[in-house]
Amino acid sequence: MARGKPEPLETILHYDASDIQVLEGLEAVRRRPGMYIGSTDVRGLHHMVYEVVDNSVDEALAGFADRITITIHPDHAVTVTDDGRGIPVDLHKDTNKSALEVVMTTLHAGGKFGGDGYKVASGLHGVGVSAVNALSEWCVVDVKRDGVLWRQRYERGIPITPVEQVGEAEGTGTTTTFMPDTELFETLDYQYDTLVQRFREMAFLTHGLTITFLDERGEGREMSFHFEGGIMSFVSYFTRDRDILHERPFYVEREIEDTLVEAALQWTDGFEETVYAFANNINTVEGGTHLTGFRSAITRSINDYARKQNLLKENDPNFSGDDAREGLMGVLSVKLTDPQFESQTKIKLGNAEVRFQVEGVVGDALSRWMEEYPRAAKAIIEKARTAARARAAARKARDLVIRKTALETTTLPGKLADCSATDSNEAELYIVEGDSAGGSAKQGRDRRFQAVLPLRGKILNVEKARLNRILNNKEIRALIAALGAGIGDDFNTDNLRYGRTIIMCDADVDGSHIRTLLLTFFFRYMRDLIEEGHLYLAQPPLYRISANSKKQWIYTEAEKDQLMRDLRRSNPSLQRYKGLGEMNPDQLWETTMDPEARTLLQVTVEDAVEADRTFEILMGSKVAPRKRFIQTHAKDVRNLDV
Ligand code: 0RA
Repeated sequence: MARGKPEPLETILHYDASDIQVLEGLEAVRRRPGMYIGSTDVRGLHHMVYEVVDNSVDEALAGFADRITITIHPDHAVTVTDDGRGIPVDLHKDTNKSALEVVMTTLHAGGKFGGDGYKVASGLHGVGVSAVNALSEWCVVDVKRDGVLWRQRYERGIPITPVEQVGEAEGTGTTTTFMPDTELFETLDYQYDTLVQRFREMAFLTHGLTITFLDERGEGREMSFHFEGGIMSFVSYFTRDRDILHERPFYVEREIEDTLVEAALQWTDGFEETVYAFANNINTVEGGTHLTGFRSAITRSINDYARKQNLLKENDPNFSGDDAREGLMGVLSVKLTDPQFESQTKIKLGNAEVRFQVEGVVGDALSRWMEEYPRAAKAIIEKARTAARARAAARKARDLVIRKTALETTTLPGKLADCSATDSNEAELYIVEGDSAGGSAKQGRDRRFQAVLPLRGKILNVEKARLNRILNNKEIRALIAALGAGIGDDFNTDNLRYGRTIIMCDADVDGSHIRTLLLTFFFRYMRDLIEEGHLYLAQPPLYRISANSKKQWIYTEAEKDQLMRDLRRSNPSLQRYKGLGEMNPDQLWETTMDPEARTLLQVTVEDAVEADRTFEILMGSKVAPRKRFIQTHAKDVRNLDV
């Protein structure tokens, strides 16, 4: 909306104080989109979709809708349809406006019209659909209620039609179509896979709900989710390629003092604990009170049962929480009326009462479940016992490393060519595959701020090994020492010696294998390095093309094909670079290390669920799923570990 320009009379019929408020509200959203949807890049774009879908999911949670369909149209407009009660259209007393118009144009109007039936508000961001409306070039809402089809249209959040009857309707429901404003968004390229994952998660979290996703762009794609078993299906989906200790997941659902607690658990023979905790369908990545209650319930039930069955002897210490949860895959979902999140972005639940509610519900049910399934209970306890032994051994090995490091204090690994910068923010560490490439990198680098650590051969396959074995591996120890920030629970990015850690591998199969190994290691044992954005992949060139006495570096297959076509008449010569070692130090600098010229890919853990699965499939001990994965993804194998 252009400021200072009066709106034509037709668009705003009764211009009064509430309209001024509305216009000011819309303007605030459009001036600072980031404050409402996080950003205007692809994440913010997805956020727009989630915000609208969340409203329909709320209607499903309240028990009034069981189908939601999301469509991305070829022109990049998005439609979200549900079969709920339909947003009310009746006139609002104070403003004399339709409730629909108020919901669509007033910030934070979301839950006001609900009354009792509309308890759970998942909109974490709570910005409501009015922010989506304000950030859309246009938006249309259709409501089916009482046999009538109602419609209102908006442009950049401003109503341009009244709420009017446009036809008759069967059934009830709400359909919202919006076109994100290209004046504000950097991109309209929704990522199919990201949306699919979120919709799958939403369907898991609301059992009985069917979510259909239609992507009408290009050749068109469609995906539909319906999980009768809710989060129990989520757990089975997650463990489907793993060796499990008991056939059926443990499951409980109970309402206690207005809080709905739902949990599903399954132990595998792996070493990781993977627990996803949700509060009102929001993935609380930083946990919170619900997760605390959940964890203590598990530790307590397992120790109680082991004592009662004499599986822990009088002199044995209790299992620690980590031992009790080794190999556990679990999903915890709580729904509560008044969720308190500790911060806007880092999502953590703060309601104190929830801790005891979850601990009670999960603890009681799990104890009863173990009585009922003693074989499962015994397998879990044996697993905890092995974990406790391994952890004791790991502690010894780690103490040894720490003591050694303490003794040697300043001794960095001999193979490390350090840089002279002392400010870690400026400093970079290149991890280079192989000694010969390492040599080129050492000569080619800018030694003021670039350090080089060559790694020989394939480092340990970390997925198969426990921490104690990993710590005994020479290459890994050099890496830990060079970074200087510890490992595992002790890892602390405050102590990092380099602001950037850059993995530089050959552009071939071995290189990609080593890259995956390194990423697995970082993902498992230095996850904050990834989450805080310190880890990068170098992009060495694949080819060099010479034509007309000019030479050019080429980094992708597509680029090569294009250039070879363009240069057809000039008799170009093409040289393939398979290994970093084939480049001399100057070339390595010019193509891959010079900050002015290089491309670095930042490694992100966009979705820990999927990343974890990929690592597991690639590196885990089960061979069959790994084969299947590699076969179906063989074409994009270069990208799979990013
Ligand atoms: C409040 C009250 C009622 C419906 C809704 C909200 C509602 C909102 C959305 C947003 C997307 N889909 C929706 N479906 C329903 C109905 C109150 C009543 O009928 O008594």
